[in-house]
Amino acid sequence: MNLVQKIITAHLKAGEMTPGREIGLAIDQTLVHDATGQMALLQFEALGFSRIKTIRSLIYTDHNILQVGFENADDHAFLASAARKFGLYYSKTGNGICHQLNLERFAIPGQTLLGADSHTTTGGAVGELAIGAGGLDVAVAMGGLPFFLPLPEIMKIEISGRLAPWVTAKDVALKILNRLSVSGGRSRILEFTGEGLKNLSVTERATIANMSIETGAITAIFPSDENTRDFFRRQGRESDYQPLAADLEAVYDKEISLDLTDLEPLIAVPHSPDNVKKVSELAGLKVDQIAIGSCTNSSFQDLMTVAAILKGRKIPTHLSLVIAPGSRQVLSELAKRGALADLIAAGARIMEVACGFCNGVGQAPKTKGVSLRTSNRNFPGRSGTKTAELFLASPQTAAVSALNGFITDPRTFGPPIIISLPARFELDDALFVPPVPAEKTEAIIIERGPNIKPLPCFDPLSDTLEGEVMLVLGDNITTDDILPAGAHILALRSNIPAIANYIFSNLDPTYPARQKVTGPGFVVSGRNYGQGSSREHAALAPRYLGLRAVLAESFARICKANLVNFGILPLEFTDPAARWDIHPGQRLALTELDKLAAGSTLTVKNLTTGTPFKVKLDLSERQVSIVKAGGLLAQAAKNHLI
Ligand code: MIC
Ligand code: SF4
Repeated sequence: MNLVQKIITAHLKAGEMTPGREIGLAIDQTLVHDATGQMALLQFEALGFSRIKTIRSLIYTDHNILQVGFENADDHAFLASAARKFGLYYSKTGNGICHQLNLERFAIPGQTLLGADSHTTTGGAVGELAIGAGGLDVAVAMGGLPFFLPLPEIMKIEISGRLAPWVTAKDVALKILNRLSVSGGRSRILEFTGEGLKNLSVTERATIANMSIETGAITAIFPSDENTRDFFRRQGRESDYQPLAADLEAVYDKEISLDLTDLEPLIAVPHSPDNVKKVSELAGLKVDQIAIGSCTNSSFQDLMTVAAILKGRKIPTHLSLVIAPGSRQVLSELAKRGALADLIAAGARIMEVACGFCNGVGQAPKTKGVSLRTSNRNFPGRSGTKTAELFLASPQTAAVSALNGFITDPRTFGPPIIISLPARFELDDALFVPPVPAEKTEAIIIERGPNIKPLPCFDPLSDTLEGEVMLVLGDNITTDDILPAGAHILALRSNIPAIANYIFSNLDPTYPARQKVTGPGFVVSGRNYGQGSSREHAALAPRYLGLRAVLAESFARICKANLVNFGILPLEFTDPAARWDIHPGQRLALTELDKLAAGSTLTVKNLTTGTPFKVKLDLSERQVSIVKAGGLLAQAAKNHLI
């Protein structure tokens, strides 16, 4: 067996190992944060659960940290009290980014982790099967029920060779994206093997696993080996280590190989992470802002390297350089070694230990500004500035470029910088508030400030559905397009009526107002609808406004599951050309929806042109019954679970 098959077999709760068929996995650990946790915890409560049933579940506060008003303070108070009530760990603001902290303190080889965040995949760096999902799926898993997904194909990525000086794990991630594109990983798990892995530390593997989601993959996984043991030893938790690898004769659905020796510094250019070029091709391009951090590249190794590059030098006056360490552990190690002082002396601004700039929470660039970042997504508007141009590259490229104020190939800097890791990282878990024992939770009241609005309820699907085409969109629509990032909108994650006013606002600001009054609505799109984040608000809030079906060529996995969970039909064109005959304002009708079944093909009638066309419902029976009920919460209510 390959490594993924071994972990799936050990966690299989439902279904069989038939490719494409749905399986149910037991989930050992879960994570949510302060952008997704509000809904997940409200849903956990609405599902009637009173105590988590996983080995460990955590709430992190890392996304929604800018106190722009009372809203996110309300959210944090809600999350902290819900953690106490239901038995979760609560990671206080200032502790760090969920994925960096999971890696440092909690990830365990061979365990399953379900996280309400797409970059949960980072845990794959230590042999954890770590998958991102919508908050409702995570709520169900917290209650001890399986997580369902179609049995993935396993793609082997055979690594050989060794990275040349100044070439980094980020360049590996970008090379993979360049080869697979933002949809080449769909329905797949990427499993890394090969003799070259001994040359990649856990930190480097984490960068690669993190960005695997950008290929549309379900996740990525590395074997747990001596490098993993070394990482755990330095984190003071060698007892969590166990060796894990694929069998020698393991079989895979697809195989590709990558020789690390051949790589050179790479950069993703606007506006997609798979739009990859060589850094040398862009050398000389003036940048306004450089932002170093995010769950992709904010480790001790990354930031110590940046500090070593900047030490004793000054950045040019036109440039804004911001640095956001990934965890409190990283920040205090930088401080202890004087690296923080070196960064400050060079002219860098030290940001809060959090996601921050990565999803537009502060540091929005100027109009048409050029921003070079070490994060993982450069979708339009992601930085908070619609017209900004975002480039993604390694911390090394970012730091050397910061010295010049223009994009620079880091190989021009000089001899390579070698960072030695502390024998034992500073271990201080004081900002993790541990769970309250079950017998002490009865008196705990969950705090609900005015920003915490009740969950909306949705009607079951009727037998016929007639409505208007509200938007016709292109390929690779991101969840940032559906629900934009940025501090002001993020503060409304627990308030569906308010956040709904921003749906599709970067693409068509008239959509929310139109959808509210039009009655049932349809959105038409191309390939890979809903790529990117796990935010279920990109399904829940449109459903609240009246969106009833998305007709697309194909869907990103998490988004499709979220649409189902909130009762929106994800319909796939059987003939992609049909999409070009549909225009905004036309009326469509679907009939005989009571007969829907897994794999049904439906005829949609375009009432405006009179032309029928066909779409497919590529769902399991379980999902069909959820959509018919009006979503998972409505189904649970119908079955008297709540
Ligand atoms: C992201 O990187 O886009 C986020 C913000 O972390 C999201 C989570 C969210 O928007 O709720 C993700 O990746 O899932
Ligand atoms: Fe946070 Fe950015 Fe990572 Fe998302 S991608 S978890 S916003 S740091």
